Amino acid sequence: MPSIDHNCPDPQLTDILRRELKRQRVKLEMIASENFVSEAVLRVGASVFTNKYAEGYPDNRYYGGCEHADELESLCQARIRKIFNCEHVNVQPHCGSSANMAAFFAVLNPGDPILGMSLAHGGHLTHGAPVNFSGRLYKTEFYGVREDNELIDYDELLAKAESHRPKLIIAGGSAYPRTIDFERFREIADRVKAYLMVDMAHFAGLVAAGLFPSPVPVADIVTTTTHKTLRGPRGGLILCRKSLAKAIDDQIFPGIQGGPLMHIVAAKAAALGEALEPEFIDYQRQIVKNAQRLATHLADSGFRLVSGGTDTHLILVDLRPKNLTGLAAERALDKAGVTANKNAVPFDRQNYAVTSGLRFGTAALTTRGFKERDMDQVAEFIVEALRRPDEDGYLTKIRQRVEAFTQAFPLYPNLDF
Ligand code: DSN
Repeated sequence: MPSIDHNCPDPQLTDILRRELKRQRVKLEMIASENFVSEAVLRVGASVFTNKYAEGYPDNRYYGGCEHADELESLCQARIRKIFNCEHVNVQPHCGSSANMAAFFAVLNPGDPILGMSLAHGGHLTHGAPVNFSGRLYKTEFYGVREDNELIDYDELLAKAESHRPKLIIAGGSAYPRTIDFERFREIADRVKAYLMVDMAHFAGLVAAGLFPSPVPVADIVTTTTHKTLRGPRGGLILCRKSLAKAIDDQIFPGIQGGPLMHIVAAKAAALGEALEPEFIDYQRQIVKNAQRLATHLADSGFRLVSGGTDTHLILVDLRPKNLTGLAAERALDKAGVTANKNAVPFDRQNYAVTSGLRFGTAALTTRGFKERDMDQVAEFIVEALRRPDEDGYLTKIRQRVEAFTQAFPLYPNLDF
């Protein structure tokens, strides 16, 4: 592939871009919601489609000159329908939050009751958190995990559904490391005559590869981002049955968005093209193997993992037995060249800005070519750093070793500034 020349005549900007590229290359990227797109996706995402307004949908636009935009959007839709076997998809959400907002607006009125997973137990802001539009517009109730095994408490879910009578139940989250029983969610939703929405943002790549149960056959609406395990550009998607297609489309445009970001739709199409290749399944398998190896190594080194391990790309470490906060651990790891984020653990007593947990994901490192033995080394870096989190000199030495280690996994070798 020819080199991608991102040179721009603005030295101030070029300098920022160059430093960000270096940061991504020399640190271990372990934020569970991040990944590295391919050079092809990067290139397509920076294409001339950034210039085009295309409000509306294929063959029904509010602007002229949309013939190629129409073809592009239809191609993107077709690829998603093929991968996820869904009846309808809207590829225009700018992000996961707008996907969720449009989904809510399609089936709810302000003041309606909803039931989502508690943010404190691994849910997401848009699933009803009071600080979010979802918590402000709707009457919210939450389910969580059991204290003994830290798995979703389906009995509590049923009890809350029966008492709260939600119009919409939301499954999925951003810090739950285990498989979800979507059939069980469906049964409960049917019992109280609620819509079921699944936010599969974190595990969409695993669903695409058949490594996580697909919510598509049982949910009324499935939303996702495209930039996590799915390894596409930053953006969102909404999948639904044909019967909800018009309501969903109307809520994305003109409901909450204006012109779609057609360059991002192009990049989504490129990423979904990659997801249709057989290698994508191998990639997703490796993500899970890497997460499980990391989990085993951390557990063997004395760390307590929420739910005891993982079925996915994601691990949640409970730092309470180590008398360490998530904030302190995140800072120490950053100094040691490991990028991860502090995260609440179930039944956490610390506030959200501090927390008692750390969340790790393996999608990005797996994209760089990391295998299980490499995860052993990554785990060692983490264990060493968290052993002496207050010693800057010691952490700097680890960072130097991390930088040397990352040299064996070139990232965007053709990208130049
Ligand atoms: N903020 C994302 C995450 O980190 O999980 C979810 O939107």
